[in-house]
Amino acid sequence: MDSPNPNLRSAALLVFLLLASVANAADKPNILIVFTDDQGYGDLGCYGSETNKTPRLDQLAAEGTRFTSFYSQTVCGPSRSALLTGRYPLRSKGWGMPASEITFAELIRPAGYQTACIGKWDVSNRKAILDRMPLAQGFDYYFGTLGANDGGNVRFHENNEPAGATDDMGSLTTLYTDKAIDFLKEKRDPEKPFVLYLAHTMMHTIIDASDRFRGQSDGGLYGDVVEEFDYETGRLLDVLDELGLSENTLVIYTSDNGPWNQPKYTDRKKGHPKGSIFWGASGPLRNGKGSPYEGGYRLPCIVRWPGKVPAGRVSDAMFATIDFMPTFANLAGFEVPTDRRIDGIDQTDLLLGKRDTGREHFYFNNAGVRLGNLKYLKPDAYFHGYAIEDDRPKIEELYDLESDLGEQTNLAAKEPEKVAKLRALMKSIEGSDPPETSPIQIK
Ligand SMILES: [Ca+2]
Repeated sequence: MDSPNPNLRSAALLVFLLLASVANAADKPNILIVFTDDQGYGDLGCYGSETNKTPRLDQLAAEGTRFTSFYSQTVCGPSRSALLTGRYPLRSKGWGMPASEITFAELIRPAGYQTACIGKWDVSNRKAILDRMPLAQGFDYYFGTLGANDGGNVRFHENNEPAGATDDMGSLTTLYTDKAIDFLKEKRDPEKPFVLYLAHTMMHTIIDASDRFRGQSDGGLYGDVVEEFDYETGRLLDVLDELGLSENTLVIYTSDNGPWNQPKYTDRKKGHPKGSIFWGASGPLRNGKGSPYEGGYRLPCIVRWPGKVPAGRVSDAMFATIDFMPTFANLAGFEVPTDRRIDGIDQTDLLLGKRDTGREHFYFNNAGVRLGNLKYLKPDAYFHGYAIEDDRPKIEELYDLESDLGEQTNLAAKEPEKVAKLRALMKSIEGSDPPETSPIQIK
């Protein structure tokens, strides 16, 4: 028998490889990250708010898993660099994130994904520095604002080009949602799985809602903004349904940092109509944005993936934005960088309900560490200005978060051995980059 024509054999191999890659791509989930700004732990109905009505996020929680020990970071830029790189801000550098940092978008694209970022970027020092903007950091498409909206005005970029400006803060939640829907309907490559990272500007002050929502909630203007965000998130989820994408999309909803709820800040801030309640709620947690107490870092997080992530589950396992990159690596089939220290861990089994436990520890930037239920803060723990508690003595603090979620009873004087153990763990995490693949394990 004659051997097959080599050209035919190569063509057959090519077809086989193409089919294999299509089948493989079909197994990989789409990933939608909805990231709000300055929204607190206690701002949603499903996290205990009695003023804000959030039926769509409550429904998302019923359809997925709601995490109650989830950590972002305590301020905007550091939170974004941590999420994008899987590395604590002391390594990924927050607002000043260098071009040399490797984002999950850069890694997931060669694994076959199309990647889009819409909204607040905030890791290029709020400037148009091309090699630190989304297109150079792994995203195929970008629309949004490079910085915050503290002045009540934002300027947009589409990809690398300026794309207008607005001082209508009440239009932003709808605008970004429209852009996300436009990506799904018009720009998405149906042959590829996608990552859509949607980082809203709301509820970052200066807040506002559109005419349709302003004055409608029981929570003042802040409540109006939360309820508009809930509605718009629901509109986006409806489009996933409409396009037949919901079943194979991992939806992640969380916030970048705690609420700006400190009187030192709220009494001073201008630019809001009188008589409104502007500020988010930390619920049972101490302090808010900028603080290393739980109110600064611990945020709502809901994850939905129908038939994969258990529905209606509430998990108190420790989980954090830095874990997204290693988890995406597992789900999408790429390797995390080995030339630098990655602080996140693969949480796939936690998400899929195959394991109940999460992280062993979490580091609070230049402030302290949590190990199990114990949390340590050093005497000179860093607080951003508005979050400083003037009567806080400069001593070590130790809290048992299981019995004292509000961090009221300092156990440090009673538990010197535990303090020493957590202090050593903190220092090991703060070690130089890259000294080792993970912090030392302290039992
Ligand atoms: Ca923020």
